[in-house]
Amino acid sequence: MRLPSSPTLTVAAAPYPFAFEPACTALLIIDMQRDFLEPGGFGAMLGNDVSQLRRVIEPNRRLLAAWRGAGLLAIHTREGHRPDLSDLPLAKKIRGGGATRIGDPGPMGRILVRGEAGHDIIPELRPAPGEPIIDKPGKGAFFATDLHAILQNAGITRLVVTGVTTEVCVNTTVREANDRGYDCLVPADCVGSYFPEFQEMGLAMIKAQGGIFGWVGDSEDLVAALES
Ligand code: TIU
Repeated sequence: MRLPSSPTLTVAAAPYPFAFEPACTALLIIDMQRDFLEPGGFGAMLGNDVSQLRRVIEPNRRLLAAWRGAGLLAIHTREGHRPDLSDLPLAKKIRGGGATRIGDPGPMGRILVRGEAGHDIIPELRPAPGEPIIDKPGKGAFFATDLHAILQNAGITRLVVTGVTTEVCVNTTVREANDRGYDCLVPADCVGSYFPEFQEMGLAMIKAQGGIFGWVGDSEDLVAALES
């Protein structure tokens, strides 16, 4: 569905400029959760350098403010499971063989369990009333969720995808969205990985081959376009 009166904005991106009708475009912020980003969380406990993810907080905060200021749809996701873990595949639970697993007590409550402090979105990006929150059991935001229905019912055809981590949940979601017919723009400064080499290649894979999965841009261009 396209809203006929919606103006088109164009921002610089690779492999070529990204044009979008704001009313038909949603901002999708992936898994900006305390357990992945905060120094005392599960990610840090596993030995990851959370500063690699924390640098995306401020660009996301500015983009979200501009997005809300333009009256557009913003959607937030969280990776996590039911408290009884009935939606947690055994393969996901035991992979890695680590001592601490999903559902175990962690530094901020039970790890990746809905309702626990560590599962929640960081306060800097707290969802506003009315903004959908998608609780997802997998890496992709479309798997076993009502995200596609929400987007279809809102007339959304394009997505600006941000959040963490670039090569895992962001890439998986962009690929899922691509196969469902959405065009995706990924602002490079708004996505983060614990691993710099995966950040670089995760973005390169999206924009390669003429934009095989979508576009890679920058949030400053987007914010400027939204505020123009
Ligand atoms: N949100 C997300 O990417 N979940 C992960 O588990 N990412 C890792 O990089 N481990």
